[in-house]
Amino acid sequence: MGLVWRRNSPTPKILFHARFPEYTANDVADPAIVDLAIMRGALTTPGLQFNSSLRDVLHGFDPFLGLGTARSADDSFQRLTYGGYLMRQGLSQSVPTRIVANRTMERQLLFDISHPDAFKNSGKFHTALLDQADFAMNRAAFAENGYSKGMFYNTYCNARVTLSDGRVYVFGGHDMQSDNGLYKVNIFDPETETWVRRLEPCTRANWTRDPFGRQLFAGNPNAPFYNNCDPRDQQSTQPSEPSDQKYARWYPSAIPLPNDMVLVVGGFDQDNSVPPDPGRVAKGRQNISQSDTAFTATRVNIVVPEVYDPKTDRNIALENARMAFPLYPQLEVVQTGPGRDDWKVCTYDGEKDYGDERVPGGARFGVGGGTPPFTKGTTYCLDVLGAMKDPNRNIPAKNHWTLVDTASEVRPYCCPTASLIEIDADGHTLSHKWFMISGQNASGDQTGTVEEIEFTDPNPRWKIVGSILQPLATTKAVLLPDGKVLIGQGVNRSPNCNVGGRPCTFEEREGLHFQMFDPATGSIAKMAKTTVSRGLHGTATLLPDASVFFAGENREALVRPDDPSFPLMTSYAGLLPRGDPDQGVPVGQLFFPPYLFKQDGTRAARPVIAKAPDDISYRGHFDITVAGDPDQISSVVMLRSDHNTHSLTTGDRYVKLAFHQKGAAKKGELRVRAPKLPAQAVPGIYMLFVLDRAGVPSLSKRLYLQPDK
Ligand SMILES: [Cu+2]
Repeated sequence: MGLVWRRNSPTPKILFHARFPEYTANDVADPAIVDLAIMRGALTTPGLQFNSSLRDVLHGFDPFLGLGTARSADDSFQRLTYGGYLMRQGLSQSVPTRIVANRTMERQLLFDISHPDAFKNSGKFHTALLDQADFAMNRAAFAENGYSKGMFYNTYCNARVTLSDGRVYVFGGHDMQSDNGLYKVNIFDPETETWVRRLEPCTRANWTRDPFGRQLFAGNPNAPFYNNCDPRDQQSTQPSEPSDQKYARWYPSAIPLPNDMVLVVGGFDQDNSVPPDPGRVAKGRQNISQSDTAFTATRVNIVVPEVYDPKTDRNIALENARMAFPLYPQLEVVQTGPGRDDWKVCTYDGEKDYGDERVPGGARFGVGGGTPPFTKGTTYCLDVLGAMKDPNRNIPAKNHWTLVDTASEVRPYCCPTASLIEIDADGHTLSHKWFMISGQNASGDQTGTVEEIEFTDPNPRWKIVGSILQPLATTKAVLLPDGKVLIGQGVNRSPNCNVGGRPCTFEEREGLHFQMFDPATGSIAKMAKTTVSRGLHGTATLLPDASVFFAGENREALVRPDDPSFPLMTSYAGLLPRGDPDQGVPVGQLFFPPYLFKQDGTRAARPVIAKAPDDISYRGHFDITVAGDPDQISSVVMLRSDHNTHSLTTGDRYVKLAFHQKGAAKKGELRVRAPKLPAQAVPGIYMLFVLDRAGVPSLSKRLYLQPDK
């Protein structure tokens, strides 16, 4: 999820993408089967979870295969729209939900956080206890934003950035809900709250016209797919168009650039001319051992970066700057000299001396959290403009990358970052710190290690500055207006999880305690705890009122293992009883950081920005007015909050600005030095905060930093 801003709105909304953004739950999971599952108690009774292969053998149902009641063919959704490939990772099972009203809703949503119902709740703290009435309480704050708004693709596990035009650019995702890459660049326009029209795949168009293939199968019970629409023909699921990327990508990373373009790197792709594993007949049951082995074996690592230009809606492939990355590599824009164009994009865990360019080999490339053998904790930086201007841009090479340093730990597909920059009264960068929060040791075990690199050093070096309180995978990190980093959620269910030589406690494994990391000192403080576990697909974002919103995770993973409703569940990892995954419902939580409170627990009085400009430009200054005593203001910051997915945040930045009181009259006027260079703060929308001497932040004011002309 991430914030989206309309041009004339002071507050953002949140755009969520769930798995199958272009379908409803009832398209994906046969409602008759889900209801049958409820009748049989599978969705309501402990021990009958359908989140396992047992669902087919033991209970005789599978939400993805019909019983001929609502569908004309057993596996029509899988076969007609997604090529018959295995519905990947088991996570698709988080789609059919016991919340009935949710089943007809599109799985991509726009959440209006200013709506009066947005955060209404009945005070329940266990997801298993939430019911239809709880769901209804917030329903009016959510608008469906999938197929009905022009989204035709499965953009789940995408790379996403917001540019200065306020539009949201989404790169890659899933093709056919397999691990196959997506070529598409999808664009969300916040003004119309619709998606820029791309070509509609025939698979999706046919599903609209003839859901479940009822007409198709009435005419021909053995039809393998809609007429002239074989999903395994690339043009059926991804009809080519000029805005496509040159390479299809699944789990790429993207970052907004100082020149208002986007760099996209990494991601994997597979060859969908290779069919699903045999073992499934047209109207039979899914072979539960099916794993599409041959298809998976075609997996390649996309090594060519692409630069997307929003003015032309085209991509520029940098064949001359190849680099292999694990899934979702971390990225950071770094100023490297005094000039406007002196910047690079620094990366993590990339490797250019890895051998062949496109090598098939499945797990070798770190699928599903595995560590590719080339991953070493390297930070290579790419001279993007140099590579773009290179006359040999189309000739395969591994140029334009500089190795800056190698950190102590590797961080493939795992770890959040934090980016903080401070600018002095002359517009120079005083410090630019980039943090890697948590990591993996040589044995592949999760750690809590925090490493920092200071890019203003003449020779920037990674150094270990601390450790979070317990080793957590996919924990979330959110930059706060006081320059601290809130760390929350993430899980560690490894048998090796330990803290200081003792096994992790339940709460440590489930990442229930939030933590506050102070980049200035390296210290970590334990915060309040939550009741909801969130792993890989959980997400978090700072809100304009300086609170933090946590949401997401696979629905079936949202019931914590010790859920009081279900004490007798089968164990996971042999360690703890497990909650019933069928009870999970999508749920968000708000965290109110300590800076919002006084010592006695009552709310702190907040400084107030009475007046601030809507737009600012690079260089020069801007004036703001605060209410009350201006001597109380200790800092002025701009915060950029973009997409957060799989714990990865690219493009988020804390920008601390120099200021002084204007005139001697103490009228509350502050003169603030604007960023000088676009690599200090990329153009676009920020939240402007002032903080008082106690560290209490104001409500934010939306601030637009104009692109550098
Ligand atoms: Cu994912």
